Amino acid sequence: MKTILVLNGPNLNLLGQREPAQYGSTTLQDVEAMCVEAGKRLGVAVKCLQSNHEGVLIDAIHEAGRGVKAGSVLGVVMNPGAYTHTSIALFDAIKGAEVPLIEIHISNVHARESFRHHSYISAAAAGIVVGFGVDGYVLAIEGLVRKFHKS
Ligand code: CA2
Repeated sequence: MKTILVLNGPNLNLLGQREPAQYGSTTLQDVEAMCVEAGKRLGVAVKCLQSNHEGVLIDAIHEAGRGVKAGSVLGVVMNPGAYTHTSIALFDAIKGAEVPLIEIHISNVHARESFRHHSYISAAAAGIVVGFGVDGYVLAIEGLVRKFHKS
């Protein structure tokens, strides 16, 4: 069974505890449980990781890329948090690892401040899910499976 890595970036550990108007009241733990359930339904294993550190996220993308080459990993679903708007290093990591990656944002970043309108990640992503709340994680997993899983 192939594995999907669900990666969450900085501050997403606060999900459900702050700013419920923007991000809802579901906790990260709940989101990760939803992702594991979606994986069971779709016949893939789901591994989850959250980090507030860019280098940890980069290392996880590199490892996922090695897994894709070895045939054990299908790809990555990632909410890069605010690194979306700043991180050329994450763009380079995704490109370099050649890993299929779906970018997900809980909020509709295009309806928010202009500094959230540009993503460094999107040009390296295989697909983007934006503005569906935490359901977006499940949609992104489904999208990754539909696009890349050969059964
Ligand atoms: O909408 C999204 O998913 C974002 O990726 C969330 C990021 C933000 O910087 C992006 O522009 C859009 C922020 C993640 C911080 O998450 C929090 C959750 C609850 C309370 C405080 C922060």
